[in-house]
Amino acid sequence: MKKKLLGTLLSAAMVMSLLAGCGGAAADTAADTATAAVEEATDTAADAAEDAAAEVVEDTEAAADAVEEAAADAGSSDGGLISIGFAQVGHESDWRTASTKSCQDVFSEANGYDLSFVDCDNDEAAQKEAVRSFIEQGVDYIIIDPIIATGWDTVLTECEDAGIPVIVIDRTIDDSDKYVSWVGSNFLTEGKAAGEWLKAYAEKQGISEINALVISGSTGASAQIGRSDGFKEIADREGWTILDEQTGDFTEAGGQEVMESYCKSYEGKFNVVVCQNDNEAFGAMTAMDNAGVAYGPGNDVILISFDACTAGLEDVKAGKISADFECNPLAAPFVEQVIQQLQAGTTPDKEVYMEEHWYALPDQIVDFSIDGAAQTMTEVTDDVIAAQY
Ligand code: GZL
Repeated sequence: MKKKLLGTLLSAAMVMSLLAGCGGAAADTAADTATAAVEEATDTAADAAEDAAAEVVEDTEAAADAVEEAAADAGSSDGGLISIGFAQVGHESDWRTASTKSCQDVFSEANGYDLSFVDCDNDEAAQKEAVRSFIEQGVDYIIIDPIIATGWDTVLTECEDAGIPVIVIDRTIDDSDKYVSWVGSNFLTEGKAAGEWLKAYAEKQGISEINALVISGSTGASAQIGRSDGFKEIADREGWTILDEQTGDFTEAGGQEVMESYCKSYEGKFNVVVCQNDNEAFGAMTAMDNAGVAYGPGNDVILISFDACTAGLEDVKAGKISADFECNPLAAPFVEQVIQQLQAGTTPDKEVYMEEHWYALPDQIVDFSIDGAAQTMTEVTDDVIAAQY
């Protein structure tokens, strides 16, 4: 094609240079003919160049598609990195901080991941919005720590329709099973552990009557539901009185506010306070200090807490919290195992339970069982605190 075009252009140029030296009508006609030939040749050249350029663009787009396809085959959307969208509950507690750090440490670029993290600030609507934004982004995987246990089937169906696997961590989703795996803790067991420990400890201390106040977690969170139900099951069985249960929303401010109200409403009537996480316990301690209520081993009130974060164990060691029931926040390594199984085309377990411990000082360590299973308590020492999250 190019050679023919070049030949036409050269012939036209030769004719025109010959005619330049001749005069007359015949010469004019020939010149016109030559000019037309040059114009046609130029148009043909332009068309050829356009076709060639279009061909190059087409080839480039095809090459880009091939790269993207290869990357998709490698389970990533950005040349090797596995993209993950993580919709986190919020930043309400020390536990949450540890959970977030665990995910950010594991799902780092250095480890081969592109993590899109959204702190949903305890806002259920914002959390659904974050999940939909991950669908829009076309991430490879979505991780959700659900603020509350219900209202999930619609958005999980959207994830399923988009072909994006969902992994749930920590709290559970109770109204849909459209997720690949859940990695977390058994909150009912945690609640029962606190109840069974209190039964054994009260017996050891010769305490015959239990009048408890509960500061619960965020209402509707599976952690709150499980801990409340588990403790209540033992309380009902043992004939204890739960004087009141109000939510502290898993925050220190919430714990202090509720405890201030309790100190007024139930002054001198309670001997047990159950806080459903350490941050609520920190707030409750401030309120009891301000109200002149003595708590901790050897004092009027037994203070029970959950999470067993570093600061919580420090309060156990200081003789303030009598027993702390751990909820392990370090789920990310187990979530990564699930993702790697999916990458390898194998099927991960639907439920993956985390290991947890029950903490106290030696004088508060007692033997107890949960549903017939003997439990081992862990003494809080400086080394145990140093190793905690
Ligand atoms: C429990 C987790 C709870 C913690 C709180 O698994 O969801 O939420 O107990 C946190 O500290 O706020």
